[in-house]
Amino acid sequence: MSIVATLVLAFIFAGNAVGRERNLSENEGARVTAPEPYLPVPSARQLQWHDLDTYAFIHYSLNTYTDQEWGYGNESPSLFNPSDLDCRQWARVCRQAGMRGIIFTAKHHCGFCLWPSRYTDYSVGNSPWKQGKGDVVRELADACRKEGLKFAVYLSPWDRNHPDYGKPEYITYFRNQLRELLTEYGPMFEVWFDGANGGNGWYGGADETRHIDKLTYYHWDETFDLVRKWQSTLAIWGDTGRERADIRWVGTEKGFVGLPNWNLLPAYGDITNNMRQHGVEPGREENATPLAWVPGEVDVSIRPGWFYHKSEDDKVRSLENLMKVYYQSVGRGASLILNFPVMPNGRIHPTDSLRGSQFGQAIRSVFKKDLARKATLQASNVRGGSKQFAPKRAVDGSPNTYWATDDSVRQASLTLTFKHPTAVNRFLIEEPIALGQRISRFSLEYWSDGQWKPLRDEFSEDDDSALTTIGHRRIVCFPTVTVTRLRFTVLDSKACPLISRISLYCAE
Ligand code: FUL
Repeated sequence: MSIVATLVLAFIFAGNAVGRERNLSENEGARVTAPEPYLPVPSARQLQWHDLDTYAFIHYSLNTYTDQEWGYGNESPSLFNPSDLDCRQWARVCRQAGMRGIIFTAKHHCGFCLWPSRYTDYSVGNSPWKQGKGDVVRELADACRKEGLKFAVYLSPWDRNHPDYGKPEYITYFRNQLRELLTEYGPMFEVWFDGANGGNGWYGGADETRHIDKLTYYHWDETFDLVRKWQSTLAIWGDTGRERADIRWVGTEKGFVGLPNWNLLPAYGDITNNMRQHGVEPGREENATPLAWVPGEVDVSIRPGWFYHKSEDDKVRSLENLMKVYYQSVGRGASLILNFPVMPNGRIHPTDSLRGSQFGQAIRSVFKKDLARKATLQASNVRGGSKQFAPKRAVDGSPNTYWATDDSVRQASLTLTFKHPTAVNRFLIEEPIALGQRISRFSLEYWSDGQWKPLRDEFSEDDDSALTTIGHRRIVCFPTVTVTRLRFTVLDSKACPLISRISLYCAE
């Protein structure tokens, strides 16, 4: 049995066990079965990845010393000589910013390796830093462990330094590097294969333009098999849109994913390009067949550039902007990678560090007190009338229990009633995605002056797309209202709707 099947069965069984042990079924004698998974469902490693929500990028390379974003591949390793490199500081900054892990640019497009790879001279091994005995990947992997963060690497497939780039020999080189990173630096949660591929570069002195076909040149299927062999639990990021990448790009690097945001994409072909050609953003397509589970990841930098530029010291994102990014990424069912660049001295700038910790603090304070726990819940339909699937399962604090309706239901509502008028402005909702993504449209209303009044998401471009998909998590932000009753209604769903969590908060 596959890991996915085991996981789904365990999930269904957990639901059934609750009902049996406590003998909670109101439907005397009738056995209420758990809903069937709605395919496709996430793999075990994708489920693990979904739970990370927010993690950091660290961009650091020779670009840091040349004030560039994309090195050409001819920059000298002698430029790399930080006076005060402190990976522990990076890890601390990221932890305080609420990040659960760090993805490090072990090799960016210029080809310079931040670890002393055995397969090239173009690395820290040939730099003056620590007389060529240093290893930034190692120091950061250790620092992450000490700060309780997960670790991952970005290994650019495009290499503007390597003489063989564009030839089959380069693929062997690339895989050798990948093996070093994935087998010698401990467990990783993700590997990032950037989508920028081919163009002009140094290429060992050839100094020319080289084009590759990004779908065929890298033989990704074989590389992915190797990744699985070396580390079976990490999630592969790839924007080639290949069937077997675990996570996808969301089509922009501006800090948001569009709505609706489906985790379901066509299983084959160059998804990103196909969708662009048809004017559809990845994640907005919902009806292609066959489908694969490929969730979106929002990557964005705390400054305009990915690498450090002194000229951007006064352009660090404001706290308000970071919160908006959070609501438009994590709050739309994607994950968020927030990039922190490293300065030439080897540290993260104090402004970025301060903004990061304000961001972490703000998130912790908004989501501290779940007001939905105080509400009583009523649903228009409960699966088999069973307490096992009662609406209160959405507010019991357990991710493994859920409110479910009967199989034939596609529209249903759930009302939260408060004993005392309660001020709220954030509505958080989750589907138990181990059983698939189902809901495609919903509404949110509160009771006032004898009628239901709609709540609108203040971070959505338009009302039509605002209250559509839910998936791993949807957070709806609205101006503060004091409510005694609040109603969530599923207007359309691909299968019977399931809700594992409903939370309400009041952000200051
Ligand atoms: C992009 C790269 O080209 C940028 O330099 C950066 O690394 C970003 C995260 O991905 O595609």
